[in-house]
Amino acid sequence: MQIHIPTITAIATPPGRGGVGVIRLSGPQAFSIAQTLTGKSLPEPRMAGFRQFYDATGEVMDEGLLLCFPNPHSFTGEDVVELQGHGGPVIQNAILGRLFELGAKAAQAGEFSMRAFENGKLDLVQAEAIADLIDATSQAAARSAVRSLQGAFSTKINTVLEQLIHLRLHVEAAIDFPEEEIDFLADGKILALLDEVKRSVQAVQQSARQGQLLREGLQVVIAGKPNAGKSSLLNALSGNERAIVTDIAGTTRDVLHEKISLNGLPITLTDTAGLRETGDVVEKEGIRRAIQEIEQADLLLLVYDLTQGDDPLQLAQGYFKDHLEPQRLILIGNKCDLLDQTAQLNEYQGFRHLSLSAKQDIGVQTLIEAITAHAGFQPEEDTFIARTRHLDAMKRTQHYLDEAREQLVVFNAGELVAESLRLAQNALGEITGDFSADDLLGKIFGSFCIGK
Ligand SMILES: Nc1nc2c(ncn2[C@@H]2O[C@H](COP(=O)(O)OP(=O)(O)OP(=O)(O)O)[C@@H](O)[C@H]2O)c(=O)[nH]1
Ligand SMILES: [Mg+2]
Repeated sequence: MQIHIPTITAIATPPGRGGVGVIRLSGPQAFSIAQTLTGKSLPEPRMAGFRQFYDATGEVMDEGLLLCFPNPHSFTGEDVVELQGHGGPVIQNAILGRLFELGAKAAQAGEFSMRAFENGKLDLVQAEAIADLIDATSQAAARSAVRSLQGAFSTKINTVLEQLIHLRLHVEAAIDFPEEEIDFLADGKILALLDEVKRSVQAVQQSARQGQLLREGLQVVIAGKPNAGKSSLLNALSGNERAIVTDIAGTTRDVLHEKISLNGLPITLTDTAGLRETGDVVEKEGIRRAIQEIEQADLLLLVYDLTQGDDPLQLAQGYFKDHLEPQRLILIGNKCDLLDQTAQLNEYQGFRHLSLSAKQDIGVQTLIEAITAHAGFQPEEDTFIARTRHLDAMKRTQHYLDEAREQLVVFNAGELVAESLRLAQNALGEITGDFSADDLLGKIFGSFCIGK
């Protein structure tokens, strides 16, 4: 018995009004539904045909172009029809309603991409790259998403997977011929192969980290006492007067986010309410929110006023307590112009310290460089887009490879080496979807928009 696969449909163009609106149909009934909708035979594959779209009573709802893509040469790998009518919500929903009457089902978020994945048209990395390309907010991010879509990232992963499979074959052979096992495991060949795989994973990890930064950016939070110049610093870094600056302590009360790009690195810059004891209810809430932001930051900029004689580390200790890590914090002594100082980047008790003037734009460029250096951001020509999920899978791969190495070197335990390598391969295979649990797939495709 054949399993019934529903034919799905959705509006593929963004909501709203436009000259053209595209509705997509995919599945075994796509062609027959399109034929009934237009009352006419379908155009040749991949050729546009002009058609009227009729409702159930035979009245024309809209007219436009119709394209057919017979399986397997379509986006989803199934029979696909594209209806290019007019782009208005009322007319598009009317056509969609008619398609439902004719037996199509509403597509879930990401369902077209999911089918493309299931039919082997795309791997997971490529499906995610489509979402990233659509959501790209910079040229660099769009370019690297296209690179992932074209398979640059998948090829790297597949090359490592092949190395890993080759290694597993050697280990399995050693186990299958127990009389030779000891020699086989000990002759150094397997260890050399293992170390080679580790190096390859590391190299991909490094490029993927750049791709992830490009996609997800860095969360930078500015915090400090009232009037220290936090909002002035946000304005100086973003190059516009986004935040209100006054000499009244307690000017900023809400959390303010500004998306900027520093040397190509996307950054969400957050300005917060000055931290102090206060009876003011509004300010208190602002401070509570500020602390929330501080806890989630990738990088904290603690701003203090150089003329006030505060010890920045003491301030930081008071504010961040459990979150005081040198690698997450830069101490910023602001208003160096008032002391007639120039900008200076140095170290203060193991923490990076920079004196600058936000108002006079002294040392702001040094800060920008410190931030991009902090992120380790050095995009190369062949950077591809990557996600936290990918880095996570590579981290687990490395963990299992380390485990395998220990079992080999310390215990000479063939079976255990084999098991760790199997787990390493599964972890790495999750990236392209070679090996994926259903709930992972649901989570990935569910985050896509409808019609994709
Ligand atoms: N001379 C000098 N004044 C500065 C500098 N940076 C900020 N100021 C002044 O300090 C005052 C406070 O600046 P803001 O940027 O509003 O300070 P804030 O930390 O955001 O203050 P709150 O929002 O109240 O917490 C304003 O009068 C600014 O003009 C600087 O580098 N040099
Ligand atoms: Mg402010």
